[in-house]
Amino acid sequence: MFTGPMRNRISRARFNALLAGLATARLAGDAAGPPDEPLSLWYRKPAAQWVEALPVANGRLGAMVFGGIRRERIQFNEHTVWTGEPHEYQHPGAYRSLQTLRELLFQGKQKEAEDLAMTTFMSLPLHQKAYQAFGDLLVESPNIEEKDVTDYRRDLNLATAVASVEYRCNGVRFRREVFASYPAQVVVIRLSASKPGQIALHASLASAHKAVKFAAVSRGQISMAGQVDNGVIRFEARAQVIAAGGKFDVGEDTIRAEAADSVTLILSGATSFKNYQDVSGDPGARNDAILAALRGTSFESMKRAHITDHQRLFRRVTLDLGSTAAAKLETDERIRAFAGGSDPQLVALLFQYGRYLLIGSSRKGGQPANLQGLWNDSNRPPWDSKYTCNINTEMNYWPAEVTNLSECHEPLFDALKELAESGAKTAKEHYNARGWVLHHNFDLWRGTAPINASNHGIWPTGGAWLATHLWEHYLFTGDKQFLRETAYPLLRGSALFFADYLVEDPARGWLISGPSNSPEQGGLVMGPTMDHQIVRSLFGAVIAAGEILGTDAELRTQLARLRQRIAPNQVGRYGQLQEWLEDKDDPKNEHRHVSHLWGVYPGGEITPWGTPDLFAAARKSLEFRGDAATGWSMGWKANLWARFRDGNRVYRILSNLIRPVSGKSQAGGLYPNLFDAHPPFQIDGNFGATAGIAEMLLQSHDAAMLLLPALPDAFQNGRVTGLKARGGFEVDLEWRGGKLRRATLRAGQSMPLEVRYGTKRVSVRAEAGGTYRFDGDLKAR
Ligand code: FUC
Repeated sequence: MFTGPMRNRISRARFNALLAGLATARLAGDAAGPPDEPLSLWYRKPAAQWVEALPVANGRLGAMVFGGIRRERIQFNEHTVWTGEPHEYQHPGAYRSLQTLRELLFQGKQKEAEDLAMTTFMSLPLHQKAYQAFGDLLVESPNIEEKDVTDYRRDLNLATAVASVEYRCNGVRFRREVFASYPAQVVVIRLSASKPGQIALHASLASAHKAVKFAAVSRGQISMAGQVDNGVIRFEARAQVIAAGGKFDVGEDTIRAEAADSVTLILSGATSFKNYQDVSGDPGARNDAILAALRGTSFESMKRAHITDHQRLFRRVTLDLGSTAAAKLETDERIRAFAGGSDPQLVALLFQYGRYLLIGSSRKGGQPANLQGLWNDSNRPPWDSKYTCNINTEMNYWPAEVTNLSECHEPLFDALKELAESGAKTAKEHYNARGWVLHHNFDLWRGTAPINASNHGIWPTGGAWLATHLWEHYLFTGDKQFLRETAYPLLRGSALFFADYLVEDPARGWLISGPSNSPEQGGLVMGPTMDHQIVRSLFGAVIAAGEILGTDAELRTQLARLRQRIAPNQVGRYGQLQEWLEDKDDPKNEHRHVSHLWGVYPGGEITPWGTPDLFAAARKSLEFRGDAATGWSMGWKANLWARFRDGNRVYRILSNLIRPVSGKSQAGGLYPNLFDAHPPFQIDGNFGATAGIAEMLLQSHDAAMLLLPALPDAFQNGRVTGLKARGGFEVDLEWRGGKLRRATLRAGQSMPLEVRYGTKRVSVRAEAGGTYRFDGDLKAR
């Protein structure tokens, strides 16, 4: 294994000391132990910083629960609180300089091309808008003295999606529960105690924006209404109190309760956003409707409906990697101890956390998950917390299909419909082309033109990459109606753009992409490898979809012809897969982006069976890039090493990712609340890790289903249920001593299938609805 003996010994001692400390604390009776639910994050202290707070969300509203004792802070967001306003970002007449840009690049005049593009070809304005914080719900408990508090514990139960805070004070056990309900569209906070009449509170709202007004609304509600500081979005947050016993009153900006048996606070939030071109909504009316629909609903029934809704998605997949004593440590201690101890269950927790975060940040009817999902406490978030499409937005959705959360993919598809409208204008204005194009970023206003700087902003394949998600959704679900009505028109539009856009390379005669870049290095060029892999995959999807739907025969023939002519993958002088047309890769380049390996993952054109030479070259390129990197880069590398079927290498990457974020280091890691660090926090790394763990256990991209293709030595025994494979299969696997014991496949569609485990193979004629069971030798059971 890779951990040196020295490192192992020292860390193990530390690990044992931590466990001993836990036992002593328990004996002294001053600390609550771990929660019963193993799929929990838990701590014995309130959060001191935002990245220690625990996230809940319903795909539209999100909240971070700090768990303060006397003063609880629930920082909240709503997915459409953004700066800016409906806007067209295209640069009129940009297409007029396209030919010159290409000529300059063909002549090797990169700087001239980049300079010219900065004045003629970029988005107006040059930057897109920013996702914003919304506000805080603050809950003071005036009757609690912190010095009298013992047995404090706060936790987030991933299986119920409820965050709790518990402590003891003067012989009374206090409990707080917080959840964000998708069916009810609100955040619910409940304060209760083990004896009657013990709850007293002052609850108030605080805004992240200057222009706000506070008011008391009838029926026990306070409101906070206003407008974002740099834009037109109007918003309103509402807090409603329901107290059992005692009394309460509602002032302009404060709810006060005293001597209550329990208090439920319902937080609702809405904006004026209707869609990217229409901001005429009435946030107050929306909150009225949301809260009116809940009138008379008890806390218990809201909680039950919430848990049922969450579990319908969450429970589809279980992962058991075995548990060790480390599972008894607080979550932040576990992150610290991971390198030295044995804690496979933390990997399972991280896996499920990614699924939890996707359910929270991407639900039908909402916006797609942005760079922070939807959790954000800043009005100047890193990279504006928007949608970066040269890796980040796609990575957010890598776990969606394989971890059985297909519906969570839908907000992305809804956004693609709008991006195709805006992107058609960009295609016309910037390239005089048909179809639609999206460059490396979009925002709430569906900007699709190249932003920031010409050297990395002019990258036309963002929309094409996202469009391949539509095809993947079809491959996993077999949903023909979706293919016909949603996927095909968008895929086709993207392909039409590239049919017009690809240009002949005068030196080699191939069709190439350009001006473009290999994200985000090397500057503006002609013909980055990644673009060609994506466009080949896009054309392949359109041809296959057109055949299935029996449509567009002529277009299919045309695309097939063009596809043949696209620049092929090339192996360079170091045996590497070339990142560019020219053989100019630097083997010492450890850049975080591994764009030219797209064809290995998430694409599938480079495989050990189909293209063994390219597969070996891609592996060499990944070796050159090294292991340590930003959060999402490690997420990508984990998936790539899984495709290279090197489980121990994936585990090594995961071990680099599962460690505390350290000081000023540029490398990724985990914050105490398991949010992944770019750094700072960026949620793609969480999603990349979840997808990578799934990819170790099951792969289905190359016309066969691979069982346990990249199992590391660290996962000796385990069981996974409910993973999805292309073809609509649901797969359960069990292994012992690192060897497959049992596999169960439930078929979603009728189709022939090859199943592989190591060198063993079996062919199955699957019938929709059929169940197929195998032992470790792939013999039918
Ligand atoms: C791309 C990456 C950065 C960062 C940003 C949001 O530009 O290269 O590392 O993740 O997106």
